[in-house]
Amino acid sequence: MTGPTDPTATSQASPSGELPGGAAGSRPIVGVIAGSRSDFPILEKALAVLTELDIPAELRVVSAHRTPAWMTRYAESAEGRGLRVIIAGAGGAAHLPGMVAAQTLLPVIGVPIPLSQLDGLDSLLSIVQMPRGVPVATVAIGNAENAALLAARILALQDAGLMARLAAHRERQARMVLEDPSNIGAP
Ligand code: RP5
Repeated sequence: MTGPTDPTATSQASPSGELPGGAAGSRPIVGVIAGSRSDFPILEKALAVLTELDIPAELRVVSAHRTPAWMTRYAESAEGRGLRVIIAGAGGAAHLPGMVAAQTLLPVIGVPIPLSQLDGLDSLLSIVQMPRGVPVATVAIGNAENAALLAARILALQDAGLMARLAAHRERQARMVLEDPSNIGAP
C-alpha cells in the first residue's frame, strides 16, 4: 500500500516545498491532484493561478489505478478537511477525475493531461464522457489555468473579495490584448 494513511496528516507542500496559495499555513480550499508526478508541470500552472488569486491550495499525487484506496480516502475526506473544489488532472486512461467525483459531492474539475501518444485526446475523452449523474467539469487539454479560474469562479460566489480579484485578473488580461504592440494606433 502506498500513499499516506491520513490525508490530514500530510503536508500541502508544492514541489518547491512552499505552501501554495494564500498565506503560509492557511488551510487549503482547493485540492489539486495529479494521477502521477509526471503531471505536475501542467498542474503547477493551476497552482500559480490559485496563488495569484490568493486561494489556498494543495497539490498531491493521487493515482486512480496505482493507489485506488488512497484515492477513495482523499475523496471521502476532502469536504471534511475544508476543501471546496477539486481539480484533478490525469492522462491516458484518465479515470481519476471521474472516480473522485463518484466519491465526493464537491465540484470536480478535470484537466486532460496530454501525453506523447494520442496528444491528450485519450485523456480528454476519458474525462469528459461521464455518465449521467456524476458530473466532471472538463477543461481543454492541458489547460490547468482554466481549471483554476473555474474553481475561483465557484468560490467567488460566496467571497466578494475573490470576486473582485477575479475582475481585476480579467481586466489585466484585457489590457494585455489592447496594449499589444500590434494595436498601437488602432481606433
Ligand atoms: C496517468 O498515467 C497519469 O495521470 C499520467 O498522466 C499517466 C502516466 O503516468 P506515469 O507513467 O508518468 O507515472 O495515470
